[in-house]
Amino acid sequence: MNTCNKLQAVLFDVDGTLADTEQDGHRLAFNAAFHDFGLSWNWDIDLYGKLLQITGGKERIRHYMEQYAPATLERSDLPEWIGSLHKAKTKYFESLMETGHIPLRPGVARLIQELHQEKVKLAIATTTTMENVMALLKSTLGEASIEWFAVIGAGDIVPKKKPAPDIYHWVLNQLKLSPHQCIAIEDSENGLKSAMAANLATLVTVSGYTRLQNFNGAVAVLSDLGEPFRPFTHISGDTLGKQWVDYQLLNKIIEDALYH
Ligand code: XBP
Ligand code: MG
Repeated sequence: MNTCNKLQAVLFDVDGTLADTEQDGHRLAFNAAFHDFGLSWNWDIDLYGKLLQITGGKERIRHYMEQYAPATLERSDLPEWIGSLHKAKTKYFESLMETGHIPLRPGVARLIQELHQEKVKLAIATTTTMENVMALLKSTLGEASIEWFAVIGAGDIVPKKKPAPDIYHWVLNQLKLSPHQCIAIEDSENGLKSAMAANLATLVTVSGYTRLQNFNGAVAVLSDLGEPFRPFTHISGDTLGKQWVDYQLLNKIIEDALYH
């Protein structure tokens, strides 16, 4: 085996992977914006789980209107109206992040710090809006951490959101790296499909809304990244007997994806 091929970059998804932001972050922000716009819509926990099949907040709002409130579609300024409703939602999400009530998931801060020290490039490939990524990083790792990420691919930077591979292609292109030198970390079936379609070895840490989804093709499926004092629960895949995800494990995954 040629051991010169080292891990060059880790591409992180955001919502559900870095932090459990959907139920008590995005969902609440959507509902607050609906209230401001005089709408009686309320996305409860179960309904929001179904709506998460549609990635992207603006796309999710339009889908909801089509399925649950078709009469509201009849307006000539529909894209602009959805855009301003979504802007209001983003403001609420940023304020929620500023309160710091949504922490990073287990092992995320530790792994990001370790990869940064090992000089592995860090990147983000997400469907969510750029402002949301900034707000989450600032409130958890601190403002300086934004500089640790070589590339942040977010929201409408690509026309087709996950499960399309476009956001991963865009990030790889910016990094000037081949997918075989990188690993993606995702929490959802849509995210896994997107990363796999870009030929990336993908590790899945399941989240509240995604634990029952299909993760066929992932290199491993885990409860979370784990910590030395709080191991992950192994769901599937080879993790070399490790109990938390670290640089060494990710590096080995890359070697195996290349040579097996
Ligand atoms: C998750 C999403 C996003 C968020 C809402 O993306 O699908 O749409 O739910 O964010 P990922 P916006 O897991 O790729 O981070 O309202 O800003 O779209
Ligand atoms: Mg996700």
